Amino acid sequence: MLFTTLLAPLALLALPFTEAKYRSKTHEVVVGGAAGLVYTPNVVYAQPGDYVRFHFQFKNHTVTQSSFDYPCTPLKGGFTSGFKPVAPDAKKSPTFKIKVHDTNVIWAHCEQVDHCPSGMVFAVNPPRRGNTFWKFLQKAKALAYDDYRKRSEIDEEPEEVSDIEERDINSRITGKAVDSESEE
Ligand SMILES: [Cu+2]
Repeated sequence: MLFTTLLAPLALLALPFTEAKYRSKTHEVVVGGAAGLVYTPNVVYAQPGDYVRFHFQFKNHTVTQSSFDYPCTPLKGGFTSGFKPVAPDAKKSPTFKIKVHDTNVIWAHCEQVDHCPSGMVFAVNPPRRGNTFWKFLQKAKALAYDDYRKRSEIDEEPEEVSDIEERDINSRITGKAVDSESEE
């Protein structure tokens, strides 16, 4: 009995020590900048309690949580920095910080048009097998092709419309010419 009563306070004392053993770290990530449409680094391995701080460079980027299945689609209920417009000659870069709560993977992307499909994606603790960061990146890039196809399909319509307009204008001109000829 005496033993347990003595040990109990010791156990309580030991607890704060084990917690203090790990000092949370802040992982710094550059958004865009000289490296182009990328996060540098684009993968971070973080411990629970760590932070990831994003430093936004020139242009107008975001860092927005997504999912492995939909790399370039904001995750419902996920985080986003919102757009961070930065002038080319800006002296300061705006920052955005997220806290890593566990060892689960966090997928993220830039919401700016064309940035995600060109490879502007990011991950915290991505699996080293299975759904790897590389696969996530390939999925994002594959969307560029889909987007291109969609856009070229849309582009075809205005072309047709302008053809018709041109033909209309031509027939009107011809019509007028005929009219003026008959008037003379
Ligand atoms: Cu971007």
